[in-house]
Amino acid sequence: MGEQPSLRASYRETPSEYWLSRGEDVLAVFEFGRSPLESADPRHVPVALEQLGTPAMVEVWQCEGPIKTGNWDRLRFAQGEQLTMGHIALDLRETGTMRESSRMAYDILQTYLQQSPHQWPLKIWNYIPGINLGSGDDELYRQFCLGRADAVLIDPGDRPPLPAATAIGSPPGEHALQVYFLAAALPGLDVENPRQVSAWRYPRQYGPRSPLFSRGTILRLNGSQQFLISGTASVVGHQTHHENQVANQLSESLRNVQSLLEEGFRLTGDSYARLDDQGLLKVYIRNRDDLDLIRQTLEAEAPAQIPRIYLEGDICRENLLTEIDGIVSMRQKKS
Ligand code: 3EB
Repeated sequence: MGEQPSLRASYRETPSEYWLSRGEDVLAVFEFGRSPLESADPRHVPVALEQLGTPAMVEVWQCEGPIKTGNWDRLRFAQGEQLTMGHIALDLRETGTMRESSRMAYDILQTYLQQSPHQWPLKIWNYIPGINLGSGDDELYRQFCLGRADAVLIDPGDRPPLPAATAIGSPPGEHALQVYFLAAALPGLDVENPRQVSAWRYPRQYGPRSPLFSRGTILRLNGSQQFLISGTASVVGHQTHHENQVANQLSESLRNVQSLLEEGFRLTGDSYARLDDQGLLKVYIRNRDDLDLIRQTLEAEAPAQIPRIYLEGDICRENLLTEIDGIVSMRQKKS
């Protein structure tokens, strides 16, 4: 046990062209501040969110090759020995309403996965232009959730495996709804957070259809385990805490992640994860003026040097100012 992680995810200063020219083990290269409609290669995933702070980084996913790439309907994919990355960018000017577009993205994603050797999505990232536009049930995030629930062929009451997820707002002028994922041949181990109501059980006040995701999943492959952490905000129970207080929201988000990782240890019985150098962390920030305060708060509360980047993005509730997600390796705990 304790082998190399199956997915090696890192932030790098070397530009995307370098990684894309290295065929053997590169599954994906995420480039920030670029329209998803401008993907140059199936492994190239431009993300509309701007990176805040310097130096400019790309996110690189590496795994065991050979890596096969292709297109399937409007989805582009890269398939390694044991893991697949796929991404979809739908031009909202062509695909209709947010609900219709979300449904279409998830229909494509599911029909792709059904015929793939790696059928199980472990984590799905959703970047939604103008996520908070519209009021009440017309809000684009709620409409996105409706479309996702229209497409997803499961009854959360049955407690099927659900992927972890992140849903963040991209700039309102961006035309693409973007969905990308990591999938494997077996489902991940779902982890819910004891401090939070499961998202699929959120009460009606948050929208007509609940978001469908687990708080985290554990990927188990080749004797190593990795924790895929969903977008985690200052939500306790189902309520937003620390309205208008970005530093306190970040602290609460970190407590939520800590509690999630402890629950992962409880479920596996022998493996634990922490925010250390064996992982990476994304910090989403609604207002770029909060960058310095967020950075100081994170440095004070997560002193281990976890590689991190800061991205400008809106959070799915108007009163949330920041959110974090990440991928961390689990270690065997000696008893
Ligand atoms: C929350 O706790 C914050 O709709 O896929 C986090 C992660 C959030 C994923 C999603 C939403 C989603 O409810 C929002």
